[in-house]
Amino acid sequence: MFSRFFSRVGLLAAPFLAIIMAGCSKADMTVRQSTLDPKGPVAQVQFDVFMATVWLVVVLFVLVGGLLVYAVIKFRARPGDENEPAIVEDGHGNPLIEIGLITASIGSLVIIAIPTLNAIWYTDDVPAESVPTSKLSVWYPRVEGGRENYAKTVEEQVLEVDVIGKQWWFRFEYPQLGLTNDAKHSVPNEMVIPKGVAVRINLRSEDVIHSFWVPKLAGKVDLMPGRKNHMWLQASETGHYYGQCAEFCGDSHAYMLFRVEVVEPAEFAKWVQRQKAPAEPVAVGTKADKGKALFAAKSCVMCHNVGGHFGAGAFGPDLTHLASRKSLAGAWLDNRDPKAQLALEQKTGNTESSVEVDRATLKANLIKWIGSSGVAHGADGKTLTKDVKPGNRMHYYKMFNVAGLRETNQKFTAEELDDLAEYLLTLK
Ligand code: HEC
Ligand SMILES: [Cu+2]
Repeated sequence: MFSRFFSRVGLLAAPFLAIIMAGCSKADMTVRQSTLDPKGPVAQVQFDVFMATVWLVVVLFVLVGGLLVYAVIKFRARPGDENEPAIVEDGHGNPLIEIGLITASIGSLVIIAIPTLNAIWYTDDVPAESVPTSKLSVWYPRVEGGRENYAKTVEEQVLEVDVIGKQWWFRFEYPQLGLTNDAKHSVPNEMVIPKGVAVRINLRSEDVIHSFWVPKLAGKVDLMPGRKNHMWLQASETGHYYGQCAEFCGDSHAYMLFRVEVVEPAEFAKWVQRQKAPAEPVAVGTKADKGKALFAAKSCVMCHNVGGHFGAGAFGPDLTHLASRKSLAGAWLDNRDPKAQLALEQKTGNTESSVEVDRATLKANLIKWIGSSGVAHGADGKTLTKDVKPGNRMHYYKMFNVAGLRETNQKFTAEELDDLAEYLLTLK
């Protein structure tokens, strides 16, 4: 009878176990937004706290479960019991067991609390020892009066990034480097940081509560309206990391993603220079030139800055270097060739490896994105397209002097969409 019971339980449990184990392969642990694959000290510390808690819980589970199984077996009904049920005497407590259990519970809480508190202090702000003092400011040689002027203090070596949350995209600013929205040099969707450098992240919101989360690097801390929050992170390997807003913030919350591109320090210095450069001039008479004129005529200028071309807009993402970014619209649309990207990830076994921007994919994304405005037209000018991002502030927005494209009832022909896309593709 006993073995029959177990064979039944086994039959039931097998498929569940199989499902659970299927989630445990190495590839599944290292998916794009896995917290189980830390790639920096902050994520590592958070992972360690998690694992410490898991192991403690495993011990408790085995202890409690073991006692339960022991009791089930030891006091199980035996043949003949039906006629003569065993009467168990009521217990009235056992002080030794009770005090023991209370002590054990407090003990487990303390065991969890010590690494947790340690981690909270460690992740709160850049600890002085995490900054490599021997290589002063390798990531950014400041040039002053023709001489290289490296950071002198440990504090100066911390790279500050202001992260601004908006419905529904993130804007990144680097106040130490002059890359700010006020200076018309902000960076939407993709935060670029040098490898091995401690980055202090200042979290701000321009509307509602958002939350900043890059599972492989650190997370998550809220961006609160009217409040300054901060955190820090450091990446130990170069690559393309995936992040996401982790606090429900309205219609398009699920489409509010971002990326973190970790590069070698020398590469980072070059990137900073590129961000400050204005957009290339557009050759007269080309499709891109027509697109540029449309950009001014169709109210795009009202919300977007294109350094060197148009400088009025500050409400939407800065488009000066749009075509160099691997994603669009809160990183919801990916500008890389999906097949090539998948093949690369499978080859390297690493989701941080990334192919470059693919012109055709980017162009299709631009047409899809801009074309979903007004009474939405598809690229053929007829098919109604679905909202790429429900409620997004480009197509639906009515406030003061910024009205969304739907409110201004903008419609585009397939040719106009093509011209606009050709123009935007020049913004490298
Ligand atoms: C009402 C202000 C507004 C107007 C007008 C506007 N946009 Fe936008 N645009 C936005 C906002 C806000 C976003 C970010 C949307 C999101 O990701 O949720 C955006 C995103 C974009 C993006 C993606 C940028 C990126 O890096 O993610 C492109 C490209 C773009 N707009 C092009 C245009 C063009 C072309 C026009 C004119 C036909 C235009 N926009 C008109 C506000 C506007
Ligand atoms: Cu959000």
